[in-house]
This record gives sequence, structure tokens and C-alpha cells, in this order.
Amino acid sequence: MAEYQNIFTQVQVRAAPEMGMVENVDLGNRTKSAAFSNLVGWLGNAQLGPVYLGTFGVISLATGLIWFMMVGAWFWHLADYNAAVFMRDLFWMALEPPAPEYGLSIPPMAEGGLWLLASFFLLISVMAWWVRTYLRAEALGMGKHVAWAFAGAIWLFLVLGLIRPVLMGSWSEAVPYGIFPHLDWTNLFSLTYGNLFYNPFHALSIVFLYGSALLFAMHGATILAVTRLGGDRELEQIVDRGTASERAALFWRWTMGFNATMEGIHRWAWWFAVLVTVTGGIGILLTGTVVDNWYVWAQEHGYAPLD
Ligand code: 07D
Ligand code: 07D
Repeated sequence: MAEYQNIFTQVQVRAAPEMGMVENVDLGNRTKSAAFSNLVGWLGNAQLGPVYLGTFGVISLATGLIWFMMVGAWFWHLADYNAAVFMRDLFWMALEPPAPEYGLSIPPMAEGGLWLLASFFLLISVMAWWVRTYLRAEALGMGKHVAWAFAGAIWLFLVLGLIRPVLMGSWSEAVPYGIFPHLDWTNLFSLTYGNLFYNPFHALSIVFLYGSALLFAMHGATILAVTRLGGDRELEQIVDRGTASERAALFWRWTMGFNATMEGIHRWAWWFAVLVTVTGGIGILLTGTVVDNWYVWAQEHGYAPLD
């Protein structure tokens, strides 16, 4: 007998496009039409659009595009305007921040000035997108949980590219724009400051990162396992005995003695995800400002053996 398993969404909605609520929402900023796609339907709701653009959406997309084009134009220059070289070296090219001797001053364009200018546009873009998540939630009468979670990621982003470089007195401390070069930066950062593994906030960040993956797998798998009983339709499940929800909860109480609630599991997910970047940002901020060598720090605090 074929067993019923459910990994991909089965529902491919096809009807007149659902244009969304109209009460107290600025309709002028919404695109006018919607389309349907099978591929999108496998991943989520099959309807694409309408999209709300709005002032902050436009600002964010425009400044994000300017950042992207500036980086791309610099790469094009590095490739000596040769398309084959551009394609070959794309993942290895970088727009680097200014050299240490420039401190926090404004350097010539080809020596980090372009990095500074591009970073300004990236900053506006990310901030405008944050405002967008806040205002769209407000327009829908929602809590601001998405905006505050995103703010957690922005905290790490700001520490890496703005707050820590300013505290260290040099833009040269910031991250270069490039696929592999930003990994080289990450590696060098760890080596320079005596092995980031001995930074307890890096450890905490990893705990929450791995924990987020584990929780997400547990929650995703649990809900998929009870969709055959309607467990994905959360509302009516919460109050009734014998439902998919109750079985999902019992499964965990039977296997590990404890179960989250239908509401609480989402709080677990929120906190684990947010704490990845909040603890991470603290760890990076302390590096070079308060602690110069994490291995020595760990030795002094009984966290690493004395030589
Ligand atoms: C899946 C959502 C979609 C987002 C994507 C990223 C760009 C950048 C532009 C070259 C999960 C879009 C990427 C727009 C391209 C130009 C001009 C999110 C999903 C697909 N990293 N990092 C990547 C960024 C830092 C590290 C990949 C950004 C720190 C390691 C991608 C930032 C350190 C590895 C990328 C940032 C660090 C990566 C895939 C900013 C420490 C990998 C990201 C603004 C935290 C992995 C080749 C992904 C890889 C990877 C983007 C910061 C370490 C290019 C935008 C400085 C060890 N990083 N990163 O899927 O394959 O995220 O690298 O802070 O192994 Mg990184
Ligand atoms: C970067 C948040 C900002 C991003 C924003 C997004 C756009 C694109 C476009 C959608 C990722 C902006 C987006 C502009 C939009 C489109 C198309 C989040 C970011 C706002 N480490 N390590 C971490 C591990 C080592 C190092 C965190 C593991 C080595 C440094 C994480 C290992 C060395 C830094 C983590 C390991 C080293 C980190 C990142 C193992 C290198 C950081 C969490 C098993 C040799 C960062 C405190 C995150 C941090 C960080 C994991 C090893 C260096 C938990 C598992 C020892 C320098 N490391 N690491 O969510 O916070 O990042 O450290 O070896 O800065 Mg590490």
C-alpha cells in the first residue's frame, strides 16, 4: 500500500486573483494585477502579486540597485572591461574598504571612496526595507515581530560595517564587497583576534544558529506529519481534543516529556533566530575594542588551558 507522505504543498489555487483587504490601506501604491504560477504554488501560495511598492519600497529598491551597480561597475573596471574575465573572476573580485591610513576620513574614489559611497546606499536600502516591514505590518494591524526580528539581523550588519569600524577609528575594519573576499575577511578576522571559537558570544551565536535549524526541522516536520489530519489549519485545532494539534503535541510529550504549545513554538523560533545575530553582534563589537585576543582571554578566564 502506498503510504501518504507530504513534502511539497499540494494546493494550486486557481480563481479570480485575491486582491487583499481594502479597508484603511493605501491602494494607490499597490500593483494592479496578479498572476499564477505552478512553481510558486509548490513553494507556497500560487498567486503572485499584487505587490505593495510605496515610498520606502521604491527608496529601498533604488538605493539597493545603486549599491549593486556600483559594486558591479568596479568589478567591470577590475576585469579591464572584458566580459570573459568578468565572468571568470566574478566570485573572486572585491570592492575593498579604504586602507588603514585613511582612518575615518573620505579617501579618493579608487582607494575606498567608492566603497564608502556604495556602503551609504546599502545602508539606506536596508534601513528603508526595515521601515517597509514596520509600516506594512502597521497597515495590516499586525504586531511588529517581523520588523524587530529583522532589526536583530541589522544589528549584526551595522556592527560589522559601521559601529565597530567607527569605534576602531578606521573604515578599513569593515567587510569588503565580494563573494570569496568576504569569506577571506571572516577568516582573517578570526586569525587576527586569536581564534573566534574562544569568543563566547560566537559560541552562543552558533548555539542559536544550530538550535534554529533543529527547531525549524522539528516544527516543520511535526506540522507536515499531521496535515493528513488537517493540522496545517491551525485555528480550529487549538481548542479541540483529538485533533491533529493534540497529536502533534502528544508526540513530543511522549518522546521527550515536554511539548511546546501551538503559540509557544513560534516564540521559540523567533527567539532562537533573533538571538543568532544579537549575540553575534555583541561578540563582534567586543573584538578589538575590549578584547584583542580571544585565546588569551579564554586562558585568563579558565576557558582554555594555560600553555
Ligand atoms: C538564503 C536569503 C537570500 C539572500 C541571499 C544573499 C548578495 C550579495 C553582492 C557580491 C541566507 C544575496 C547576496 C546580495 C552579492 C555582491 C556585490 C539568506 C538567504 C542569497 N554575507 N557568508 C554568503 C552576505 C557576512 C559567510 C552567501 C551579505 C559576514 C560565510 C552570500 C552580508 C560573515 C558564508 C552572502 C554577509 C559572513 C557566507 C549566501 C551582509 C559572518 C558562506 C548567504 C550584508 C557572518 C556563504 C560564498 C545566504 C557562501 C555566504 C551574503 C555578511 C560569512 C553571498 C549580504 C561578514 C562563512 N554570504 N557573511 O544564503 O556561499 O544567507 O559564500 O552582512 O559559506 Mg556572507
Ligand atoms: C550577516 C546579518 C546581516 C545581514 C543583513 C542582510 C542584503 C542582501 C539581497 C535578498 C548571517 C542584508 C542583506 C544586503 C539583500 C537579496 C537578493 C547574518 C548576517 C542585514 N562559525 N564567524 C558567525 C560558525 C568560524 C566569524 C555567525 C560555525 C571560524 C566571524 C554564526 C563555525 C572563523 C563572524 C557563525 C564557525 C569564524 C562569524 C553568523 C564552524 C573563520 C561574524 C550568524 C562550525 C575561519 C559572525 C560572532 C549569522 C558573528 C559569525 C557560525 C567558524 C569567523 C553563528 C558554525 C572560527 C568574523 N559564525 N567563524 O546569522 O556574529 O550571520 O560572530 O566552524 O561576524 Mg563563525
